[in-house]
Amino acid sequence: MPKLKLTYFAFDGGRGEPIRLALACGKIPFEDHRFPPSDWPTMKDQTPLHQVPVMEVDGKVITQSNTLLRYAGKLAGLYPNDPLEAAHCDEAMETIEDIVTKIVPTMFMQDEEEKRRAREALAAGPIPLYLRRLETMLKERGGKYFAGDRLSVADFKVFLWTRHLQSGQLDHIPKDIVQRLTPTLTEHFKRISAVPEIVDYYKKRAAA
Ligand SMILES: N[C@@H](CCC(=O)N[C@@H](CS)C(=O)NCC(=O)O)C(=O)O
Repeated sequence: MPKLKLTYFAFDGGRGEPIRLALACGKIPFEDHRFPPSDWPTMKDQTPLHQVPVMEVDGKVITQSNTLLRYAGKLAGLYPNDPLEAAHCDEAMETIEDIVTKIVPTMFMQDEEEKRRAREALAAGPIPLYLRRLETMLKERGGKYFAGDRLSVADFKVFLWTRHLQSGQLDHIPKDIVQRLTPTLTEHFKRISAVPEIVDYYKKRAAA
């Protein structure tokens, strides 16, 4: 097994979290290098694209969160072998990446009014569009998992996004938007939250 070191911000979310979750659930040993946002200005230039997450594999750096998530999924047995199921897994992962890329800029808006307008626009258009597309994907694939009728890293990535939407951390985006619009996705959120390895992981995180 290669020596893995994952570097990402010290919070249990964002683009790094699905990778941590996949490695932890697959019992793949890795160094979980978490750093406080205050360290970022001095670290930024030392990363290849001035972004995180990055993973060192035997000392060599790999970038791009979905690449790292697929890699973690393959190591952990959480990425499909079948080409079509792999495409289903990738589609869900890239769909989350698309919508997250639209939401992230609002997190850095200093002007409250500008943030409110941007978030209300997202809640009126793009977020429902993406939620409904995910709901359709899920239904077409049997209603329980996003790929191959079994747990995969796509489920982790979708679960973490729907958890964020429901968390109340995103002012001006109604917390019940997932529940109101997408019942099958809401069930998916509950199903993945109850996966024993995930329950165990967050118990350990809470105690850390
Ligand atoms: N396409 C990249 C995007 C990475 C990205 O934007 N990372 C954010 C954190 S989630 C970041 O590094 N932000 C700090 C900055 O850009 O200064 C990926 O998927 O890994």
